[in-house]
Amino acid sequence: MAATRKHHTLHLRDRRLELGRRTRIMGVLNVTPDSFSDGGRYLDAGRAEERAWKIAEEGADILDIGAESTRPGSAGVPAAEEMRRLLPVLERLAGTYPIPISVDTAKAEVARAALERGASILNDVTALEGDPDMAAEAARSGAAVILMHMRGTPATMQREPFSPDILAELEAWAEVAVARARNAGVSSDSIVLDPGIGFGKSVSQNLEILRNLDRLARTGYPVLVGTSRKSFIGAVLGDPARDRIWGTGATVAASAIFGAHIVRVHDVAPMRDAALLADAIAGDAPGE
Ligand code: HH2
Repeated sequence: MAATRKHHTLHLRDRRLELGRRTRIMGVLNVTPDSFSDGGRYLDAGRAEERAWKIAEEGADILDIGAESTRPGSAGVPAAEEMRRLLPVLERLAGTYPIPISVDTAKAEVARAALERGASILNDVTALEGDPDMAAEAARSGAAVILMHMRGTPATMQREPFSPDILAELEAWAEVAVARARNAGVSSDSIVLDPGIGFGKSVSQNLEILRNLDRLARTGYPVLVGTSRKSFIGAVLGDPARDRIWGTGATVAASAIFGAHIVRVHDVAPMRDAALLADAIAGDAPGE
């Protein structure tokens, strides 16, 4: 059942991004040695810059750069190391890169340095809870913020017990997360919610979240979904080592039809096609 997506104008500093007509594609670039799917490939700033341009050429609407892996079991890195990986890439892109840049960080210090170098979206997997200064940083800068749901921390999140009612938990969480952002002065036009696929959820809960995205969308905020290459896809396919690109395509199409405004993916060109077809089937007019 296709959800009728609400239209939003997302405010990101000096830019605006229309959401709800065409599913927006966020292309992932991890400048880490250990990300679960592209770790080690783009640690060199030149290689990362090349990849960033390819992501834009393939039709992404947003670039998301991460310099700290959040894969299950990971312990995190200090801010100095995150900035050492991230800032040279941002400096290479500054001024010429054509699409908005999001930074996947939970640290205010890293966020501030990234904003000074042109980033306009803060993608915080702790929903502004990980660092007490993060919310103020977001409010001060006027950047858009992605508030993601996670149970526990990356080090502990895949340990049971999982939530007895993940949909109810997400609804209650969204209210608290939005209030935290709003109380710090973040504009309601700059907030995106993300159910955090794979962050402390069972395989069946990830699927349940996808088919009930409208429950999160009913909070009135745009919804971002990140399923790309995640392990629940391997679990459904019955083969953890299998290439997950086609499985990701199915999740992207389903996310678009069930109401996601933005999908976060590693494989931009094929996922853009999948999303465009899903939008056409759902009856959303193509275009901006
Ligand atoms: N997933 C990952 C990282 N950041 N941010 C949002 N908003 N939503 C997500 O689902 C999400 C995210 C994990 O994927 P990846 O970046 O490929 O891996 P790693 O964390 O190992 O770098």
